[in-house]
Amino acid sequence: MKSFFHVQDIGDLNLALEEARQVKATPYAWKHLGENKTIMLVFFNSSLRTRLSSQKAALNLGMSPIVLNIGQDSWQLETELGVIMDGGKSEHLREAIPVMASYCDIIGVRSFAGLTDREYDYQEAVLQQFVQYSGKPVISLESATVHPCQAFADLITIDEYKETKRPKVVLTWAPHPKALPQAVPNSFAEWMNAADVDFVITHPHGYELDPRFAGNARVEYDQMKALEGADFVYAKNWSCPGVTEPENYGKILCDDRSWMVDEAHMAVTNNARFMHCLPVRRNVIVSDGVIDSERSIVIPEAANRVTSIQVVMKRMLEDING
Ligand code: SN0
Repeated sequence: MKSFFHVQDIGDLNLALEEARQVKATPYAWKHLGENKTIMLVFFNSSLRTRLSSQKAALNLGMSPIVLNIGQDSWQLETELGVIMDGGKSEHLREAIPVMASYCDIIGVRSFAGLTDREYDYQEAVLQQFVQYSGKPVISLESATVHPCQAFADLITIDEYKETKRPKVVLTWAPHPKALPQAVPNSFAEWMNAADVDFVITHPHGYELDPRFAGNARVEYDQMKALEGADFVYAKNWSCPGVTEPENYGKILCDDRSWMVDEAHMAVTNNARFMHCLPVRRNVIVSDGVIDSERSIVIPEAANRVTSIQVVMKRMLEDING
C-alpha cells in the first residue's frame, strides 16, 4: 500500500475486515515486520487517540515511532509554495519533508483544514507535498478532507456490533461552538457508501457534504425521520462544506441545540448503538444520558483505532519488506 487516504486504498472491505479481526486477536503476531523500521508521526494539530493508537500499533508491529509536533518541538513550518519567508515561519515543508523522510520508512501526517480557502483544503495541498517530496508511504492521520484511520475503525466497530446483516447507519450533524473540519464526516460517508449498510445522512440545510464523499447517499433533512429505525447513530459536527454556497465555506450556519442527540432522539431508533469519533462535547453534541448509556460504544470504537492503523501499517511494511 503506497498511501492511505481513501477507502479504495484498502481494497476489498471484507478482506480488510477479516485482516482486522486477525490483527485484533493476535496483535503481536507480525512483530518481525517492523524490525529496524521507523515511522515518523508528524502533527500540525492536537491529537489524543491518533497519536497514541499510532504509536501503540507501531510498537505491536515491532516498528519504532518518532513523533514530531510541528511548531512546538520543531521550527514553525511554511506550507504554501512561492511565499516570501520573512514572517514567523523559519523552514519550508519543501526541505523539512525530504529531511524527515530520510530518517524513516513510513510517514503519518495530521494537518487539519484551514477552513478559509476551500480550493486549497480540498486539493489536500499539505498531504500532497508529503507524497511528492518524501518518496515514502504516507498515512493521513486526519488531513484537510479525510480521516481514513477513523472511518476504518468505525467500520470495524459497526461490523463487530451489528445484529442484522445490513444495519441502518445514520450520520447526524450535531451542534458545536467551534467551526470544525469535514474530514470525519467525509471519510465516514465514503466508507459507509462502500460498505454493506443502509446509510442515511441528516443535517440542516447548507451542510451538504462534498459529492466526492457523499456520493449517492440518502440525505434526509428531518433528523427525527432519519433516525427512525436506526441501528447505529453516528453523531458529528462539521462546518459548512461550501458545496451549494462556496462563500459560506468553513462557517457555522446553524446553532440549533435541538440537533443534540439525546434520549428523545434515541427513542425513535431500533435501540441503536451510539457512536462518535471523540473528542466530544457533552451536552452539546450528545447528552450525558446517551453517551453514558449501555448503548454507547464510543470507547470500543476508540480502541479499534489501534486495529485500523495497525492493518494499514502492516500492509505497508509487507510491501517495504517485499
Ligand atoms: C477534530 C475534527 O475534525 O472535528 C478532530 C476529530 C477527530 N475535532 C476537533 O477539533 C474538536 C475540537 C473541540 O474543541 O471540540
